[in-house]
Amino acid sequence: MSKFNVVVIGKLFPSALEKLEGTCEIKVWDKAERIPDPLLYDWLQDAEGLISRGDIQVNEELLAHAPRLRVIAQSSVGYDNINIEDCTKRSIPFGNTPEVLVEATADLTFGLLLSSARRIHEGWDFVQQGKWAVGSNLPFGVDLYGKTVGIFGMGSIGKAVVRRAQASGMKVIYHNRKQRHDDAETGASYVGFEHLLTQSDFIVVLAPLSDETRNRFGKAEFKKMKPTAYFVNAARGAIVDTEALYHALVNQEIAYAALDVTVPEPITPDHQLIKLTNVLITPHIGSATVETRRKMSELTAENLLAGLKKQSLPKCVNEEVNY
Ligand code: 8YV
Repeated sequence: MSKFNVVVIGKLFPSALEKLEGTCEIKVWDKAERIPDPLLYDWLQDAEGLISRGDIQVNEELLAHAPRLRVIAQSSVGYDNINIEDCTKRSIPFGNTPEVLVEATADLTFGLLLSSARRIHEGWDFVQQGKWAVGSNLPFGVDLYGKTVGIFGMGSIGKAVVRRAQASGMKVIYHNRKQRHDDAETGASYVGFEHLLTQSDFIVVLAPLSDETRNRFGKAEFKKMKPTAYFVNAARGAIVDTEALYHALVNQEIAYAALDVTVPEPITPDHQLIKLTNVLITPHIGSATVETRRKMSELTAENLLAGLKKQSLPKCVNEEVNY
């Protein structure tokens, strides 16, 4: 039997690659930089499956170069780089990796909140730089207990953050387009966007990036927040107007920002945000644990294989064209 032609952008775990080997002929681009378009288009000419990555824009322009494509999979829950409508028009199912990354991403999100509130990372710098040894004092952090955390974009990761916040004695409010049906179960209260901005001690962004959420946090929004507010973004950098955030931090309109996602990504050390002392930035590691990335990688391979065999993808975004 002839093998399926597959293009893989990014690194797969060996256990995921094993699932593909045997049935697939694989072309891999695993460098950090973006694959040049001419090479990608050339590879896609006879590809039946594509494993994409966040830096590849999958839209009609790309799909026009992939006449044999029957499935796309990606190792992420977010799919703002994929034009789902364009895939659906060509009856190509797209598979992502929700659920398996929930707890790891919630840990990192809450970790950012905790580390910035209690100055954990600054404390380590302080010790390393010998400031403790010469009797200096690290500025105090702030309590979590009794404070209000406001979640923008309450989905499964948000719910997992709620559990962590409640364990620390925090009150949780949230804002979504629509109120959820399980508030009684989670113990989080639905509020309007304005209320979230003005009443939260910690604002946590977990919404997907869409036309509606792009630049949702700008100058006006930061002005409405408490001057003591901590702003945490573990979703997508583009939900925030980076320039506005910078000015809000410099002008002390808010107290602190802890970000796992930025614009641009990667952010370089010469960026103005990095020079501030009231910022903590991690390099988009929300789901980056060995166990979680392995599960994501395996699920990506399973989604791809199912599509190649014209079988139902275990996790499909455009179910209407799932096999
Ligand atoms: C991804 C993410 O793992 O799942 C997402 O949407 O942002 C991350 O957890 C990362 O983009 C690498 O694919």
